[in-house]
This record gives sequence, C-alpha cells and structure tokens, in this order.
Amino acid sequence: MASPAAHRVSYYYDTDVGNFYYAQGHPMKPYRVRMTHNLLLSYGMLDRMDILAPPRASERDMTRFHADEYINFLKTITPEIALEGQPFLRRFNVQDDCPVFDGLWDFCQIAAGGSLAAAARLNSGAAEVAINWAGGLHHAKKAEASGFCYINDCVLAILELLKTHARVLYVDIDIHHGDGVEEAFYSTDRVMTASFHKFGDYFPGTGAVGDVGVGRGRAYSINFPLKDGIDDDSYATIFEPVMSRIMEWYRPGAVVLQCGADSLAGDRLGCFNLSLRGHAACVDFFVARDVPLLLLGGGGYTIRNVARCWSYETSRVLGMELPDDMPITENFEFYGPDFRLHIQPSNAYNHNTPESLHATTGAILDVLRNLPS
Ligand code: ZL4
Ligand code: CA
Ligand code: ZN
Repeated sequence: MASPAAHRVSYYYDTDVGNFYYAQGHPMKPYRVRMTHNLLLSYGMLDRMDILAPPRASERDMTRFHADEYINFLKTITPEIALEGQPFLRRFNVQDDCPVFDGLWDFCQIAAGGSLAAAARLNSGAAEVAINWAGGLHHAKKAEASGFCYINDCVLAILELLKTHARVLYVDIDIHHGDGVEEAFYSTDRVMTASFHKFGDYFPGTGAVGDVGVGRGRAYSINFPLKDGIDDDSYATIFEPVMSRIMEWYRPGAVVLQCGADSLAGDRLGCFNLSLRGHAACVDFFVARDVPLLLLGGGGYTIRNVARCWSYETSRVLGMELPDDMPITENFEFYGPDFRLHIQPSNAYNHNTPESLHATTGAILDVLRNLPS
C-alpha cells in the first residue's frame, strides 16, 4: 500500500517523562514513552518533524475541566503525606490503580501540557498533525482519578480545539472505554466521542452500545462494545463504515485520536489481537482525510510493543517506510529475540463473530441516521 502524503508534524516530548514510576508491580510505565522516543530517534524520524518540549500545564489550565479542590490536592499530595492516612485519598480515588508517587504533580503537568500545547499548535495552523504519546489519559474525571489517570489531557485538548473549531471528533482505540472523555461531553453536540473497547466484566464497565448521549448530545456519543480476540480484518470491517459515516455527517474541524496500545496482540492487560498494521489503519484513516489531527497515547502494558506501535504510527503520518529490521537503539535487548518492528498476532479465538459485529455496526449507524444534517 502506498504511504499517505507526508504531513507537517509537531511532536511533543519532555525528556523527564520516562523517570516517573507509579509503584512496584504497577502495569503503567511512563518509561515506554522514552522508549518510543529513542526508537523514533534511531529510525531517523526526529529530523522530519518539529520536536517541541511542552510547557508544563498550570493549575489554571487544569481547572478548565477539573475541580479546584481536586487540583489543589494533586498539587500538594506527596508519598510522605499519603502515609499519614490522608482522608482525601479515598475521596479523590488516589489509591491502588492511581497511587501517589514521587513527582505525581510534575507527571500530570507534563502529560497535560503536551496535549494542550499540541492542540494549540493545530489551532495556530503551524501543524497538520500534532503528537503527544505521553497523553491519552482518558479515564480521569472532573474531581476523581481513575484507571491510572489523574488529569484528563484528552478533555483539556478538546476544550482548546473548541476555541477555533465548531465541532471536534474524539476517537478512542484503547481497549478500555474512554469514559472520562465521554462523560465530559455527554450532553453537547460540539464534541462527538467514539470509543471501541472490550465490554463485559472489564474495566471501567461503561460504554454499552445504547449509551448515545443526552439532551443536545443525544447521538453524539458512540460506543462499540467488543469481545476478546478481535483481529485486524474484523476491526477494519467495523472502524471503516462507522468512522466514514461519522466523518460524512459530523464534518469535524479537528480529530483527536487516542491511540491506546493495549488493544494490540500480546498486551499484558488487554485481550485483543491487533497487529501494528491493524492498529495504525485507524491513524491512516484520518491522515488520508486531511483533517487537523491530534494523536495521543493511552494504555499499553507490553512496553516493547507500545514503543513499536507509536513509532510505526509516527512513521505513517510522516509518510515514511520503516525497515522491519530494527535499528540499534537504546534498550535494543527489549526487542529480542526477533528484533523486528512488526508483531505477530496470536491464534487466539476471536469471540466477535461477523454477525455480532454487523449487528452492532447496524445499531450504531441507526443512531447516526437520526443526526440532523
Ligand atoms: C495494578 O500489580 O480493574 C496496580 C493494577 C498495582 C501493584 C500493586 C498491587 C496493589 C493490575 C492492575 C493492588 C492494586 C489493586 N499493582 C488494583 C477494579 C480494580 C481495583 C483496583 O489503559 N485493583 C479495578 C484499571 C483496572 C480495575 C485499568 C486502564 C487505563 C487505560 C488508559 C486502567 N482497574 C482491580 C485492580 C498491580 C496492578 C495490576 C489493573 N488495574 C489491571 N486493570 C486495572 O485505559 C491509560
Ligand atoms: Ca476505547
Ligand atoms: Zn486501556
């Protein structure tokens, strides 16, 4: 397949992001963002885009969505204070999945600052595609941490894009439901959200096909619930028709794509069976449509594959072909024993039948038919 045309790309990266550490045994590893950066460097991609260090998001930036008291708490909490048994830890759900760790506030500022700056860059017209692999933390709520996410950088970026665009489309291919973003825009037609996710006895438990928004936002939230084992071909048969219809009807001024890599085959927490090509086909879809595009990270817990995935997706927007033989890079040993870019899907059973996928697609297209044109 021919590469899409090269785009003007701005890439946001803070050299400190890889130093943060959630907790021993915790699956979320910010180090994967540094691994991605090193792979971009080794593949020669950094010369082909604007590399920008994001300004750290301020308290004021964050309270455009989050509650003041929650932000104050995040700013002041430390592991030492947490040890004394702080009552606010439970209230704000900063425990277990979302632990207090050293530098938590700085980490939040970096992740959110990257997505905000990337959105502003698209608004200015200086970039056609902007990337923040440290972002995509889609579960965070107005006044509550959730699912490894403290600040919802996706929501903050969308609010920024709404300054210059009448309509913004948010698409979420992380294996988990993009509940925090959906909730933030559930009653408005200025943001359409679409999440594809595993549904049924799986975190966070929301995102049924019948959850379509309320009031003015009715039909502007789209949910595609899925079962284990979905492969590239099955994913393409649902993504293409649903997204084509949304693009045609909604005509967004900008698109935010949350590229959570936990939907790949072999993920430590996920149970889908996508290859890099199947995952990146979702990026290609929007690159081919020439719409201002913000690419965010998200989940991804087999970190060698996260770096592979986001590097490959960066190459897709740059219109570069990458050799499958990986270049010598920092942490080269992580990529053994094969040292190939592409990953092999497994022989896992696909619990999504053509009939079930067709039925869900039909239910979603029916909802979209009721959108005013
Ligand atoms: C872990 O080993 O399903 C956290 C989380 C920490 C180390 C220390 C153990 C301490 C797996 C997960 C006990 C932690 C108990 N450690 C966590 C219902 C749960 C209640 C909390 O990709 N326990 C909650 C969240 C999901 C639940 C998924 C995806 C984020 C994203 C965007 C978030 N929470 C059960 C878990 C471990 C841990 C091992 C874990 N947590 C797996 N799945 C969850 O969508 C970034
Ligand atoms: Ca999702
Ligand atoms: Zn996820």
